[in-house]
Amino acid sequence: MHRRALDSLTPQERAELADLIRDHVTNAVLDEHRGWHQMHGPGGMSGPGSGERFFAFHRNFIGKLEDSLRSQGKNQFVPLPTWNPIEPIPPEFSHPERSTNSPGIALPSWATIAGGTQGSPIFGYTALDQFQSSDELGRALGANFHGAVHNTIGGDMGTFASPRDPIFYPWHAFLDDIWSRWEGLPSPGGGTGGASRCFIATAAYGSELEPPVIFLREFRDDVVLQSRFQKPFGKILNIYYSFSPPIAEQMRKHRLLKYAMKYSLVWPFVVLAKAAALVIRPFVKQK
Ligand SMILES: [Cu+2]
Repeated sequence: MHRRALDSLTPQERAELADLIRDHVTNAVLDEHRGWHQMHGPGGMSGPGSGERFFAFHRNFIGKLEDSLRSQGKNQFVPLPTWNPIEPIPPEFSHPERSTNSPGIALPSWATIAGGTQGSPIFGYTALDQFQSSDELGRALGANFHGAVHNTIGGDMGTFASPRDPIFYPWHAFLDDIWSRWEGLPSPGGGTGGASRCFIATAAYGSELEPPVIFLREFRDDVVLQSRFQKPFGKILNIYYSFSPPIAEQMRKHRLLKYAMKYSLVWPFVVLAKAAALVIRPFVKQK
């Protein structure tokens, strides 16, 4: 899904969209957003509200606005356009009590397909295709960029009531668009949408947001790839990435294969990994 930029709309269109957003944001909508963040935290570079779950919640949250726009026949605003924080906030999206309408924060080059010389926080990647999972990308964007924009604008944007400010939605559409671009990149095993690259586990559980899939991803990123077993394990992972996408594809088509793989392979592997995590932890480098 490719989103267009807010500044490709006419001022009249922007004014209409800003009003539609203001109408959409009821107390129930604010409560949903606040409640999620109170339970999961502000996002940032680690923790339950960061990374992939941060992306997924906000994509769904924007999706509800888009559903509402569609139901009002306002399809011209779907997918929701993006606002790039290097641009001043368009006057049609005005909101009282901001510290500034021009945060002037540039998208870091590591979050672009072209890349650049800047290294991302946490991982040191220099271009979008180097991120190995949605989770890594979300955590790197959450380490600074996401919060800096919220806090520099200030006012409601600096709080969990941020959707009260109509620029919230185009701003999160901009972050979502970075995720979409990453999802569209080819993965090493072929095909696109290497969202988690735990292909077989994702196919077995039906979603990359299922707890066992999240556990495996964290086990890979936070335990094994931080340990002295990093090199041999990296080689094994590359072999796995090369043969697993076609298997995952078949698992999505054939239910029996899906259940056979789930209980003969994935589930025992999760149990084994949980045990291994306890053994390997002492070998993990302290950061
Ligand atoms: Cu949020």
